[in-house]
Amino acid sequence: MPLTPDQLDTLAGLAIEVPSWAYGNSGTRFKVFSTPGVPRDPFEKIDDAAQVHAFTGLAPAVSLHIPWDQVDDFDTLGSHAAARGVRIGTINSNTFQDDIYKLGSLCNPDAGVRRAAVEHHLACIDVMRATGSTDLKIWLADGTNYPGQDDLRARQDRLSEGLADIYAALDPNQRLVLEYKFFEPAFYHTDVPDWGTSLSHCLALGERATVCLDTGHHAPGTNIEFIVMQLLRLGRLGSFDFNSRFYADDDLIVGAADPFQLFRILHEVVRGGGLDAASGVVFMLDQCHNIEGKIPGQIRSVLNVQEMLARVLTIDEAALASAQASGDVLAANQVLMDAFYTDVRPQLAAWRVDRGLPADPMAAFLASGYQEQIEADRVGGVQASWGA
Ligand code: AFD
Ligand code: MN
Repeated sequence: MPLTPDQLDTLAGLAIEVPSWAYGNSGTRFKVFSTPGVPRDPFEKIDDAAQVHAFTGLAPAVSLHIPWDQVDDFDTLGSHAAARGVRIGTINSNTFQDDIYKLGSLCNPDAGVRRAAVEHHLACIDVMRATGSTDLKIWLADGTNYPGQDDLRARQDRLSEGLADIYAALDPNQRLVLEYKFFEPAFYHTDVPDWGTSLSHCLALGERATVCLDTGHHAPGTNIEFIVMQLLRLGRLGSFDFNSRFYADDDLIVGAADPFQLFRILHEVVRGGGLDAASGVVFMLDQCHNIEGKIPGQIRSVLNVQEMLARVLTIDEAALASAQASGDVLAANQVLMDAFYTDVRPQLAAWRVDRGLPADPMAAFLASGYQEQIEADRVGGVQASWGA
């Protein structure tokens, strides 16, 4: 069933935040491969991110990572972004790479280290004020490597205190988004391992504390769409970090590993009102492109989200509700599968042209010469990397 004009209007509202770190070099603990043309500073990262939006119309915001994206003047960086048709989105803190955080940050047994971690987040809030960002995203690598290393409950109490200090510093228009991850880099336990822990801290903090759901942060086989439904039902889904995983937190192109899972997740987003502007749900990518082209990898990612969302919008919801109400198991499943198998690409291509965008954004970018130009221009300097 083709998309209706109303459904296309819904699709037109899709806005995806791309991560600044996706344009830098990244890799695994075995090797970080370099790529010609990689940005050397946040300004060049913004230039590359703006290409994704220019060719797809899907990526108007760029999330920053502090201190990776630290600059002397964030007003200048914000103006640079605006001049390229994008804006600064979420500010991601980083309390996982400074040596003082070896035993944790907000959960560290040392009060001085905990204070330093709070101060880092207060500095991130200053960056938010300078860039107009409204979301402070906190992912903590905090955890322990051995049983007995630390008091699990005391760590939760420390975490609660640190988060409260940070939350109290937020301006009324700002939110705290607390991201969970069931493992890594700590081996024995992680202090924010699951959506329940993140949610419990958010509920204790207040209504402007919400959960970030990174699709790569769950044990294999987890029903992620159930978590999406539940957090939307509770009004506490702040943002997604979309990516794909095969064996760990791989940060691969979203939809590449399991397009059907992305379809099911987006179905719960639509059913739960997550597409409505009032929902406040931010659709971020959190990806690293280790061996694939950086800008093409991001273009592929945002197109995957658009395509799966388009398929979701073709679901015959009336027929689905009727089959569900009557307990017709196979009919209900068939309604969903019919939508999932709907090839929306020809209609999306035509729709892009109607909106002044290239029918095939990937082909258009590859033919644009931009990549060749940055490889020729960006000689010297130090290529950006996630610094592991
Ligand atoms: C790492 C973490 C987490 C976080 C991201 C940006 O696993 O996903 O969102 O870095 O800080 O991927
Ligand atoms: Mn993430």
